[in-house]
Amino acid sequence: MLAAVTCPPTTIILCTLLSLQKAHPASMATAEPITRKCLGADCENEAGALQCPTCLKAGVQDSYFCSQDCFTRNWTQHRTLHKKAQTQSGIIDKFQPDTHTGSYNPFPTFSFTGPVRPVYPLSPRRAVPSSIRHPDWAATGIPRAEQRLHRSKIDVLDSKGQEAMRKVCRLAREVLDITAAAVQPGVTTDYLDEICHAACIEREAYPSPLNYNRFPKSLCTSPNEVVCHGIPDQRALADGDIVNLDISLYHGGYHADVNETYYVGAKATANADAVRLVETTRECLDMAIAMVKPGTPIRDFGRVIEKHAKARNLSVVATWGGHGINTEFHPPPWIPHYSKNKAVGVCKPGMTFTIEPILTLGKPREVYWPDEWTNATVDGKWTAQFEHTLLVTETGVEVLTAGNGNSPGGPIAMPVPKE
Ligand SMILES: *[C@@H]1O[C@H](CO)[C@@H](O)[C@H](O)[C@H]1NC(C)=O
Ligand SMILES: *[C@@H]1O[C@H](CO)[C@@H](O)[C@H](O)[C@H]1NC(C)=O
Ligand SMILES: *[C@@H]1O[C@H](CO)[C@@H](O)[C@H](O)[C@H]1NC(C)=O
Ligand SMILES: CC(=O)N[C@H]1CO[C@H](CO)[C@@H](O)[C@@H]1O
Repeated sequence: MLAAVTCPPTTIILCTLLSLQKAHPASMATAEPITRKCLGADCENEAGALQCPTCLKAGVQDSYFCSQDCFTRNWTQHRTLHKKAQTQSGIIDKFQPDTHTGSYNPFPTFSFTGPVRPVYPLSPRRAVPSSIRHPDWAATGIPRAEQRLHRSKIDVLDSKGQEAMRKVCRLAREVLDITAAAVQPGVTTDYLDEICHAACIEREAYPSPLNYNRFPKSLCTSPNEVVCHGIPDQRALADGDIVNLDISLYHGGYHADVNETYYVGAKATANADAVRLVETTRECLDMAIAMVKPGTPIRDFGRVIEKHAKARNLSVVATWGGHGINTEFHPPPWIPHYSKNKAVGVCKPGMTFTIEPILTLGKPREVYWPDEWTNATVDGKWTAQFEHTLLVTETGVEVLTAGNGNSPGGPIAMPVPKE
């Protein structure tokens, strides 16, 4: 129903790009109708509005092609230009808005730790109809009720509360799956935000991140070295990226929280480091979930997660942990993902909380961007995260945000080494 543009497989890159430009008339309006020659060798045609996404990412603004066919046929020869452009200009690092697209890096003097850059302007704030119940921060930007919470009391939900959690978590899974289905090279994270927002509204749910401590968007998108809380912007996903989508919904007075890391394109699934990182993180979450039952101390999850991460030469980010979730977004308990932690509390039937390990290929430390949200790894190495909302039952656990057989993503095998 909310399917993105349907393109035959070979036309995906240019087609999504074209559709994205169409979807943002504001930025199109600034582009004057210039006639450009197609970059295809031996091609005499005039080019339309289709640009090579790899060039765009590298800050090269003049790579127009007349058609997908011409682009594909000239790919081998054209790609040699990418190396040249990258060594000349590095990445998009221009303060001056680009004359064709109007996009710019808002923090030109900041020392980014890896190649990912913010690509502004952000799209205008998306509206939520007043008929949908809003959390308190929707108007003020400040989660007042959450700040007033007693920090150690862990709620136990009655059957009515559990039913409400089941419902909002099912909706969150639907929204995650719809948004994740749109992940592909050439798609901007802002476009994913648009899809997520519309899917929330359609389900009469408020997208919890929107205006939470003034977060400007309905979804967090965290690619590559971005640890978490990335703001959806005009950066197009590239073949070879990994990206975490973090979806939270407020519906019927309860919150759901789920996030998952996805591979973007075939280059990502062929990258052994990326696959080791993403699949180990997925396994860490699964191993911790398997321990959830009445009586399990909350401090035990971290030991199992860190042991598995270390066995794969990965480190665990200690700054964030899982948290309770119910009528509030982030109530107690706090759930660390590292070993030898001193978290208090024991699982009891009716508790709802998240487990959400973050692993990295390098140092488990972050720096944050001047946008006051985006945390990136200190060494620019990649990072991945998986999160589920869980209900402790009488005998074990119910994964309230579980995927189904049709959910995008899911585990893949390690790529076979070439040599
Ligand atoms: C580039 O595309 C044009 C038009 O489709 C084709 O005639 C030409 O042979 C291609 N050149 C190369 C180097 O592939
Ligand atoms: C996943 O969700 C949790 C809980 O809201 C959050 O703390 C974490 O930062 C999210 N991960 C990413 C990558 O945004
Ligand atoms: C573990 O990862 C570190 C950091 O990426 C690397 O320097 C080291 O060689 C790796 N060790 C093994 C045994 O693979
Ligand atoms: C450790 C660290 O840098 N954490 C930061 C992540 O980003 C948020 C929002 O900018 C900061 O408040 C944290 O300090």
